[in-house]
Amino acid sequence: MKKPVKVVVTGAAGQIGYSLLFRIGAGDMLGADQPIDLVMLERNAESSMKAAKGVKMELDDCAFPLLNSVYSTPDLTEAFRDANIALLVGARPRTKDMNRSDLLNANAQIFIQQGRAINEVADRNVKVLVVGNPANTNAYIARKCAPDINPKNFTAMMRLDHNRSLTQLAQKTDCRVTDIEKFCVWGNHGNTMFPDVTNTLICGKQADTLFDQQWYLDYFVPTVATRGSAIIEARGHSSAASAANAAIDHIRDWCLGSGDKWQTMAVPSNGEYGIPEGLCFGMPVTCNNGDYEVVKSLELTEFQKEFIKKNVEALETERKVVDEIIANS
Ligand code: NAX
Repeated sequence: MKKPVKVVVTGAAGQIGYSLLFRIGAGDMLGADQPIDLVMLERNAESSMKAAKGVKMELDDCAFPLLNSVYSTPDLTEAFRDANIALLVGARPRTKDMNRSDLLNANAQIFIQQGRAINEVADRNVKVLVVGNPANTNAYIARKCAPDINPKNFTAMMRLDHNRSLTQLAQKTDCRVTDIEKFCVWGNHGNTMFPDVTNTLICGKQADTLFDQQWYLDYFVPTVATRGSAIIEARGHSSAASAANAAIDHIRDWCLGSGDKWQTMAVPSNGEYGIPEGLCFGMPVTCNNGDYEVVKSLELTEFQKEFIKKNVEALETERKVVDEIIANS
């Protein structure tokens, strides 16, 4: 029997949490032989803790063999102590009275505190995935507030954008998602994201020979970038099960490997491809031996550089705002 891995999920009583926790308990994230100590971190509010209690009751009722223990807490230190994996899902949603800067500020407070707690008490090799929006900038904040942890370990989720793209491409070309290689989404999990088919092969053929540029620019890119709103429009709620699935994919590949298959992870830039150091940026990665590596030595076209630049600008604008908030906190 393997030693249990401690997994913390924040926002555990929310929509995504409700899909995510049961998949984790079933072994979809870390494999069918990996026991888990699961911690549900929720806001210190009566309604949230009560809802988390209800979710825990349901997890208990699943009698998942891999769940070694489950508990919920609003206490950051207790939750993150010796944590091996942290999925930071809980965030402050945007309400009508908030502008973008209010949203950044409200979330900055959450991720500053969580970053600091992780720095204090988490396992030194903790792997962090930020899902709560604005995910890239929240991951940047948490990393900046955890200077004693390897910066590489703070990532943000762009796997949902990646997965959404795969299905759009597969449906357009009448292939399967598994027939698609070397695809990635660069940049920010926001409207500027760049789903890039420059190097993509579908059934061994160069992707851009299988559809025209007009479909790519006028349908594919906006469909992927605005998919979240389209789901809210159709379902009346934001993406939850697909977001949970993407989080599972992200962590599973990071921990268990993806071989030489490209995946998209938003990771702190080391200056690759002209992306300013430190920005948490969607890039193509491969995962092996419990680690990820950014795909190197790609020759970027002017077209790619232009799209990447838009994302750099979007994230640099947010970085300026949050650097000031962090400095004053
Ligand atoms: P919900 O509003 O259903 O749930 C959020 C939960 O987080 C609530 O239970 C709330 O009490 C809790 N929470 C808030 N502040 C907290 C704190 N400081 N500590 C612990 N818990 C806290 O949202 P849900 O639909 O689950 O979405 C969660 C986040 O994921 C949102 O920020 C959302 O925008 C983001 N998403 C990110 C995606 C991505 O691809 N990166 C896609 C899906 C989703 O939109």
